[in-house]
Amino acid sequence: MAVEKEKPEKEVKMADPIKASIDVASQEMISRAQKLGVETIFDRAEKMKPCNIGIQGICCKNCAMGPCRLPLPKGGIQGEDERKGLCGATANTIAARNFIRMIAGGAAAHSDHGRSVAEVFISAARKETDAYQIKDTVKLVEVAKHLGIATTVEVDGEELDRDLDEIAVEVGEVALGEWGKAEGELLYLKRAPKPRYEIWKKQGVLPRNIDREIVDIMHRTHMGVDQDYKNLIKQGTRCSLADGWGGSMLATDLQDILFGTPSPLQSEANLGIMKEDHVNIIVHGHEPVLSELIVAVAESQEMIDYAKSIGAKGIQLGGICCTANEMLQRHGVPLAGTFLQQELAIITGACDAMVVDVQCVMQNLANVAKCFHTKLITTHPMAKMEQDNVLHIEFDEHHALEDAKRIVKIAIDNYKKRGADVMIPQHKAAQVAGFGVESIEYHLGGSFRGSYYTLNDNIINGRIRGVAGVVGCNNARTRHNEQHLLICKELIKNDVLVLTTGCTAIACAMDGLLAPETAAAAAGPGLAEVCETVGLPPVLHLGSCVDNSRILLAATEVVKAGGLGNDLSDLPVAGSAPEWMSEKAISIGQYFVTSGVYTVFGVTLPTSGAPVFHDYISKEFENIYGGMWDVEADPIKHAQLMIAHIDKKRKALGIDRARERVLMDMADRQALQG
Ligand code: NFS
Repeated sequence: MAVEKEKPEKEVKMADPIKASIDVASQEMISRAQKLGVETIFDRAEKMKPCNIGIQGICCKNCAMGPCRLPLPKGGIQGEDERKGLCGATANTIAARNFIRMIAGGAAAHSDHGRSVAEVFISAARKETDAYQIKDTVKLVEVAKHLGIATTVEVDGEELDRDLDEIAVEVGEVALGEWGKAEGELLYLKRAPKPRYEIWKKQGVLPRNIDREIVDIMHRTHMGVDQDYKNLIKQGTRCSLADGWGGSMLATDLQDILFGTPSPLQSEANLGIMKEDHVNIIVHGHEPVLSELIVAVAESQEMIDYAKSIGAKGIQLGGICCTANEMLQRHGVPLAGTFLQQELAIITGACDAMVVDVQCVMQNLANVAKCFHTKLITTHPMAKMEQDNVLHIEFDEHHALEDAKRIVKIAIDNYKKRGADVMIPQHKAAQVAGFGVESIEYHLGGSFRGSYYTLNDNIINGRIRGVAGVVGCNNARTRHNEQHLLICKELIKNDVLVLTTGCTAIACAMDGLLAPETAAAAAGPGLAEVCETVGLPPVLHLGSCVDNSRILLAATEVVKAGGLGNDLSDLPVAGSAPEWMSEKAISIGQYFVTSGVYTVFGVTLPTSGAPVFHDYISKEFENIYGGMWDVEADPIKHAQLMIAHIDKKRKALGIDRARERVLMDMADRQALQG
């Protein structure tokens, strides 16, 4: 009889908490998860490495003859690149197809979010629901003008203001039309500086409607259609513009009108915002339509009293991902954490309910929730989970208030079921968030003389070297939050004002970079001086990822204020996504770049296996759009690339010499305050 050899026990790879995250609260929770035997994304990242071919963008799986994998030959390409798929598709075609499919995915996610908001907006405007009302009528009138809707009416030769309810209905209808109108081009494109619009027109990339550009990509990248990488990425541009200057911008505007335009407020960030003696409810995802009501219900006396009646001291809300940013910027709801902290919030043992909607929600949440008492509640018809411990309460604007009440009540009832083993990491930081085009203007000049001139002046005189938009995700292939923070710190140290959104904004909040005191402690002398004078932090939180549209519009205001060129590509600005991972980030990168912004991605780009295509978007694009892609994983080099571009633009504008004066005298200070 054969003796069975004993197999050596397989070593289970686990993450090293210190190497996995720069954040102490997260380190503590990763260790706790490992002790409790609960697996997290950090451990999975150790167990599974990414596919080396896929990561380079050179695996085609668009038909069943493949997947065709086209690795770079050892020693690089010598002479002609002979790599081909079965149909003959080259590496450049494959990488371009994959790249623009990512853009389609990202634009679809942002824009469909915008569509959901537009639908709720119309219901509210038509008064079909009493859960929502129009909050910001000033912005309503402003947006109406951009959509070509009359805001006044002539009565007996007199020009009178039009009824706001009427305007609201029309805004909703015209906005919704942007997704599928049969003719014309997107209305918001004309909000860009004129020279930028003309570049898009000349290149033939003006989006027709939002949905069409996404469908176009899916058709064009089907087997055997578009085979020219330049033509493929041209459609990628058109689709990304339909996101940035279309779906995302409409999402931001309609949310501001419906829920209120954000203005700076104080709050806190990190898992330490959860409270042991409170009912903790975490909202997670992206669309704020239901979470808005959860906040209202959780703050109602009725629910607070109910929570007290079962022995809790109150209700603590917290947010993860961009729903968090939405609730923060309008209501001051503290941030519980970034994308990579969603499992960790449950591992505290103190999360009584996690309410998720769409995007960036990990499938493993249900497995983690199973190990604790947490009620995991899905709310979107598009995003369900199969596990039986997950509750689905589907959002509908017509009974949204009842849904919100039901959810909050479930969380309160669940508080009693908490196990004894609760561990909330005692780490959090203070922050000021809620900036936007309007509030930056106000901060810079006060309510009566708000304008971007002050910002432009300080860029021209060199106190502010330039402006950077640092945005995007966490990626489990890099140390959590480290790249975000090192890049932002390097930028502000060099007098670059940072505008941030998404998970970068959350990372900055957790580290205290969004506190005004940070200016004196970490910013260069010029930037610190300006920030301290006007009371701004050196890193400004502009909201969620759809709110990158705020960055586009803020940059447009800078162009309009004068003295820094005529187009977005003339400005001393740069973009960055240090720890990106989602398709949405690729769409954002593409519309930043084609709006004229030099944009650097961290981690890696799925173009490295197709050098000709990569060179086209990282070099040739500068000649076409004035902006181009770059990739740099080292955070300091990454920031220095951005600074070098900013300096290049300063030189072209003839304002490079102003920075030679670093020290400020009394006259300078007075000029700054005047
Ligand atoms: Ni943006 Fe916001 Fe975060 Fe990345 Fe996900 S939450 S939409 S995609 S992970 S920044």
